[in-house]
Amino acid sequence: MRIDIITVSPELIQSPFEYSILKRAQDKGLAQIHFHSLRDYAINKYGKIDDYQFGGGAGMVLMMEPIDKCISKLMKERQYDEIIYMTPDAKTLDQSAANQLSSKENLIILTGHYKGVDQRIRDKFVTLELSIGDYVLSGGELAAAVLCDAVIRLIPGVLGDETSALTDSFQDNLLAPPVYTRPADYKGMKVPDILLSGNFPKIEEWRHQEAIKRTNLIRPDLLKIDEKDEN
Ligand code: 6GU
Repeated sequence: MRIDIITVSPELIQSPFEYSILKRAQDKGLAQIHFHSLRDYAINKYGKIDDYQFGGGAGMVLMMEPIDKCISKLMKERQYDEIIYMTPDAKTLDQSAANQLSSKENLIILTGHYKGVDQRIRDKFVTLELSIGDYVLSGGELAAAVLCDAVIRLIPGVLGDETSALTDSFQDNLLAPPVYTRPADYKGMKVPDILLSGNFPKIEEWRHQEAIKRTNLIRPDLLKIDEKDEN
């Protein structure tokens, strides 16, 4: 998978890609990440990329021309499966969207700043708009990093068996069950007996029940999604 990230602040988003699973995915050749600084497409030699909004109001808006030039150049080079715009005024990223995106070949991710981008960019180029939750960040860069992490770890071959995504929270609309490691007794705080029993079918059943309990308590809305799917 190739991901082209268009941003005002490449330096703000690069470091998550230099560590751990995102780095390993790139080292294995399973993901290629390219950063594009909007400043390189500025409309003048002073690096202008934004302007006041028509109709008045606080906050600068990213202009058409720099983004148009950057996206158009990329689109001449290859076919993109999705052109994604990260913005709080969009539907929320979830595991199902991450799953779908993980099978794509070429993605562009555009991150906003200030008041966002001129609406005409969204109308002309953007095929998918995503938020990462109901709160406002200073820019879309961190949200883009979150999206990339959620998607790249699902590309086949990125995770080894030991970190398989199949048992993650949300893969079945359930939160993950509790986990424990040694020692079995820490200052009198004991690990549930069932986990030490060696009875693996029973352990799986216990984990499933715990996942349901936890989901019911903390995120009952996820269980309702299941009901919706069945209808
Ligand atoms: Cl994608 N961008 C910004 N600026 N804030 C957000 C967001 C995105 N998702 C949640 N909050």
